[in-house]
Order: sequence, then structure tokens, then C-alpha cells
Amino acid sequence: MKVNREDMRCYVVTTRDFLDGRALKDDCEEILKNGATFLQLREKNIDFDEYVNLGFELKEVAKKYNIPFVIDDNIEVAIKVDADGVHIGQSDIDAKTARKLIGEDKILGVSAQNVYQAIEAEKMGADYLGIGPVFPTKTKPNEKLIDLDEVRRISESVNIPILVIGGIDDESIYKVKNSNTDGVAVISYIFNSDTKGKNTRKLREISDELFRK
Ligand code: TZP
Ligand code: MG
Repeated sequence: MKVNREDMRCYVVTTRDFLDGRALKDDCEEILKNGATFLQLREKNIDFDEYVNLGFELKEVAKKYNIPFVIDDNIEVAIKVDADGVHIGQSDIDAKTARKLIGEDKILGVSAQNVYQAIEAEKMGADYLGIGPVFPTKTKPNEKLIDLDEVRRISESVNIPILVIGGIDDESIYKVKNSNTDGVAVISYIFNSDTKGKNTRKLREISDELFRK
């Protein structure tokens, strides 16, 4: 299962920070049912077995809604779970090695912060790029923000789909309209909310309207 531009429209990244006793898979079910186009399991401070268990649970949910499902950072977990792929950052394993480990058929997502990194990632086998943070966010504080002009330059420098991430909600999303992105990724706008399904639907609707066809 490889990706297309439409898969980037409403890309959801997990967090267990706001679960309040609920199961992550149940929140994900509500989110996918309401129009998320991609799911990334991203958990820090988690041991291998727990990451694998969550991976199996979310893989099931993603399969039910026919949504691509990748795991952040950890290739061993992605392989063990037989997820659709893996998402890596610039400080993780390099894209070329990641591609070799997961094989040609799996999805490889790479975070890039500038044109150079974007071109390199595409050359090394990335299927899509995540660019961010584009706006201030409590989820990843103290990070240098990526200028939307740089996002546009990245989109013009590569052929693979791109998305932007960081501080995206139903208002800030309008500001990225002209950056030529294929979509947005979110954590807190959806997970830190009592109306996860409604927020997902809203973001998906705006995204469908705004981004390149
Ligand atoms: N990478 C760049 S910003 C970010 C990640 C994982 C966090 C985005 O979280 P939020 O809550 O949607 O701003
Ligand atoms: Mg990472």
C-alpha cells in the first residue's frame, strides 16, 4: 500500500496524553470513522512490547477503514506489527537504511525541515514528507518554525506528496492554503478535544476544499 496526495488530507498522529482512561484504539476508531485519511502511531517513553501491542490494535482499526497506518521512529516495531510503514525524523535512522530494512512495498514517511532535506529524502526512497512545525505548538515546543515560503519551495522541489504539521486547527489550516501542501497532520486539535469525531470531520472538510487536487 503506497500513498497518494489525497491520503495526506487529514493525517492523524496519536498521543496517549489525553486519553483519560479510554483506550487509544477506541479514540482512533472514532477519528477514522469520521474521515481521517492516515494514521500514525507515535508514542514516546513506551517500551517495545507496549508499542507492539498498541501497533497491533491500531493496525486492526486502520484496516477496518482502509486507512494507511505507519509507526513513528521504530522500524523494529513496524516490522513486528507488519504495519503499512514507518515514519522517521532527521535524527532517526537515515531514509536509505530505513527503506532497505522495511522493503520496497512499505510506506516510508520522512520529516524534513528544508529543501535540501526534502530532496535527499525523496532520493533515498521517501514516499511522502512531513514538514513542521509550521506554527507554535505545545506538543513540540522550542522547535524552530518552518516558514510557509519554505514549504512552498519544498513542494516545488519534490514530486512526492507533502503535508504540514504543528499547531494545525480549524483556523490555522486556512493560513497554509497557498503553501502548495497536500494536507495537514494533527495531534492536539483532535486528541485534546471532547469532540474528536466532529473535529476530524471538520478538518477533513476544510482540507478537501483547500488542498491541491
Ligand atoms: N512534528 C512537528 S510538530 C509536531 C510533530 C510531531 C507536533 C504536532 O502536534 P500538534 O498538537 O498538532 O501541534
Ligand atoms: Mg522521530
